[in-house]
Order: sequence, then structure tokens, then C-alpha cells
Amino acid sequence: MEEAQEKLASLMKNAQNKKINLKTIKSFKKFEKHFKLNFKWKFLIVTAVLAMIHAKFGHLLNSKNCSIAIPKDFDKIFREPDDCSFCRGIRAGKRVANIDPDEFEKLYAYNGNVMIVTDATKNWTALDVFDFWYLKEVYEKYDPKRKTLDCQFFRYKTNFTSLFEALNMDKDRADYKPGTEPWYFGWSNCNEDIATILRQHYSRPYFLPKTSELNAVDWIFMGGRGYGAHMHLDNVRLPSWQAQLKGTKEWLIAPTPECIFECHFFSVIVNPGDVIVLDTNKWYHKTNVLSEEISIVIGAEYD
Ligand SMILES: O=C(O)CCC(=O)C(=O)O
Ligand SMILES: [Fe+2]
Repeated sequence: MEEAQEKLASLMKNAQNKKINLKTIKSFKKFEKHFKLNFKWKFLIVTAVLAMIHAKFGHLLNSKNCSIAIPKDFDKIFREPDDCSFCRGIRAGKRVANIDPDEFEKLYAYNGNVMIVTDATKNWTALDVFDFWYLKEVYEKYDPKRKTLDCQFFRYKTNFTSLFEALNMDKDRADYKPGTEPWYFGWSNCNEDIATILRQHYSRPYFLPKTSELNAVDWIFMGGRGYGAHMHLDNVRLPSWQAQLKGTKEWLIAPTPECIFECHFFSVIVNPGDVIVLDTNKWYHKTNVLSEEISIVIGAEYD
């Protein structure tokens, strides 16, 4: 009893020192007693609140042009668990050529297959024309008002805060001269004037389903050896294609955590001219440039 009294006295002294109003504590206790929540109720309330947030802001999670900054991986909270049917039995990328769009649509376009189409960039001048200096020139010339700042920019491990800052790096670094800081970054192009210029050098991959339009925003990723995108899952609704214009890149592909005992991890190597097609919303993916030559790719989602 004495011990309890001593404890109480010390607690009250502590509360006084910290300027805590003891009446508040009393009323809080009352509140707690009245509304004491068991685990089940707490879980239901948290779920309901998250569902309300999702209903209100969920559409922003699907947009590549989010207007509010969403904490990293926040969207994964709402991902429905996979039943693993998309990845079961897939152990490698499938290299194909001369593929009919109907066959592609029926067999590969909307399931878990990871395809590498080797003959889809035959007439594209982008393979010769696109490099750091060409893209810098296009953006400086056709976007003097920097509308492109509204598009998304992924800096990965660099400190660049925008595409323009990245395109302004000094010449030696841009050329990946030894001793300069490495870089890898990516961006979406939501500037229509620039899309028109860039699309003079490539076209909609011939094997895509006939009904699929080339109207999605294009994504460009570029950078040097040993660098790439970290392991991640996208939240963009549709599957995508990506053409390797320069350099060689490895894709490390992994199933979602709930499928790791049923599905396989594998890697795919893409060379200049290859087009990789995969559902980046369903496969975790990480990229790594293998070549000395700077890797440049262009891609988009397809419906
Ligand atoms: O090409 C890269 O490095 C990353 C591409 C990517 O993450 C994507 O297309 O979803
Ligand atoms: Fe991705």
C-alpha cells in the first residue's frame, strides 16, 4: 500500500512538472472507459477510414500525374491480393518476332506473359537519333516555357529535381566520362508539341492490339551502366511496352509477395531494337544497365 502511495505521489509530481492537467486525465479515463475499443472494432474503424480515403483519393493513385504527393508505397496498402494465376508457370521472357496483332492480343497482351518482340523497331530512326544531346536540344527548343515541368520526373539516385536540371548537367557527366557522377532518370512526356517531334522517329509497335491507340503519354528512361530503376510495382492500370533504343539493359522480374511460393523470379535482357512488353502493375520489376553505352528507352501503356 505504501509502495502504491509512493508511486501515485511520484506520478502526480511528474504530471505537475510536465504541466499536465489532472482533470484532463480523469476525463480521458472516463472517455476511455465508455469507448473502450476491442481489437476487432479498432480494425474495422481503421479499415473504414482507409476505405473512405481510398474512395475519395483513389483515382489520384491511378494517375501518372498525381496532383498531390502520395507517400511512397501508400498505394500498395489498397492493392487486392493476387490469386497468382497471372504469374503461375512463367519462368522467363518469351522472345518472338513477326507476331500477328490478333495472336498477340489473344495470347499475350493482357495476361502475365513477359514478351520481348525483336522486330518491332525496324524502321525507327529513334535508334540512331535519340541520345542525351538530341533530347536536350528538343526540350530546350520546343519547350522554352518548360510546360514539361508538369509531367512526371523520376530522379532515382540522382539529386536532380527536374528534367531541365538533369538535361543541364555538364558535358563530361552527360557523356559518362570516368570520374564523373553516374546518373539514371526517367520522365513522362505530356507535352504534345514534343510528342509530335519525337514520334517522327518511332511509331506504335505493329504487334499491339488493333484497337489500341498511341495516345498514352510516352515515358523515357536513360542512364548508364550499373544503374536503373529500383524494385517496384506500378499503379498505372494498363500493361506497357518499352523499346530499348540504345544500350543493353537487364530487367529483374519478381512476383508479388503473396505469389513467391507459386511463381518464379527471372531476368530478361533487352538489346537495342528489342521491345519488352509486360504488366508492370502485376510484376515487380527492377532494371540495371549492362552496357558501356548509355541506355535510352521509350515506352507507353497500351489498352
Ligand atoms: O526502364 C526502367 O528503368 C524502368 C521502367 C519502369 O519502371 C516501367 O516502365 O514501369
Ligand atoms: Fe515501373
